[in-house]
Amino acid sequence: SIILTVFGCGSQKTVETSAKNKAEPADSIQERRFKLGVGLDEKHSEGQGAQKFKEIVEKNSNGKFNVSLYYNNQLGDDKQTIDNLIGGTQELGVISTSPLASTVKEFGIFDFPFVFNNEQEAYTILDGEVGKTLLDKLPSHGLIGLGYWENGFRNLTNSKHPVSTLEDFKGLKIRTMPNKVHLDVFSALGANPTPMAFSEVFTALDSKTIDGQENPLPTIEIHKFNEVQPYLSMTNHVYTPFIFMASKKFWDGLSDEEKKIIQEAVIEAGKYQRELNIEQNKKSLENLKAAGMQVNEVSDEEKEKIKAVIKPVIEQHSKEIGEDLTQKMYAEVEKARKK
Ligand code: KDG
Repeated sequence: SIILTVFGCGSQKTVETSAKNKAEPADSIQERRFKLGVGLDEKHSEGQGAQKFKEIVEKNSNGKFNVSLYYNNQLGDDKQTIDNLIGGTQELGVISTSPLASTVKEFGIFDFPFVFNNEQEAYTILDGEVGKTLLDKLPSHGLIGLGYWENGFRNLTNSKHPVSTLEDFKGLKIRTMPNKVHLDVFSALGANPTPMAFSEVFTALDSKTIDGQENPLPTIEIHKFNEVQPYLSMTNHVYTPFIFMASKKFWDGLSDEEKKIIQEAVIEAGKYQRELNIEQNKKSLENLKAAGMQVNEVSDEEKEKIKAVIKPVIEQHSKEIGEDLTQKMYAEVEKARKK
């Protein structure tokens, strides 16, 4: 507000004019430029969600914020993004939660296969207490977790043969994300897993250094893995969340009003991104079939065999991560199913 001193009629009085945003100090939203990096393409729901975030943030800051978007791991792969955020050289980033489990082991619970039956169940857990408990573990590592977006249910592709039984996994060289649970699961299935950054996957598939990889359908389509992978098996073996994070170094320098604008935009753009991802997932299946990929389902009977083989792996990881947390996740899933 502006204080005016008014002189007149021999008396002097102070009048307060009503300026806009009376409650806020004028400098509570500063001019800022910051970078948001995502791993996937601009066409993918992740890239589209990032654009939506930029629009919302720039509008709600009255043009004071300027967000530069970087797609396709231009600022670095998921692991590099974590380091960039911790170091403060990158302000914002969206990555899969899986590589984050090397920094905060509890994120490994989202790498357990066959936990969620559908996206809605995943949202209940991610946006509920379990998801929040995990976000709260990030600040002590120099990271701020602002919310979960959707990568989605992962399916297996390869260049050797259709994978429809447990036996079919044997000996396949599969790229996994750098994550202990994924590595142990694929080893237990008899495959030969190799951790690799996403940006190297296409070339490794093309040169046959690896036989296969696993990712949600929109990624398989948009990143053209179908051009080098004839077989797609609808394993739907795990749901991977994306996590939207900020550098704590950056975050701590923001006013409450600025934090609020960014936080709310992550949630709003996240709703859009999740819906779009579900749509892209449906369309991608049709498109991949039309493009000539040979697609097969995996029967419930075979899935039960797969689950039995990986059960000890999951039990071991539950112990390492903390059984209280894993039990809580399973209990919340059960509750969500009963609703
Ligand atoms: O931004 C996310 C991507 O970098 C990556 O996480 C995609 O699922 C992915 C993978 O297989 O690496």
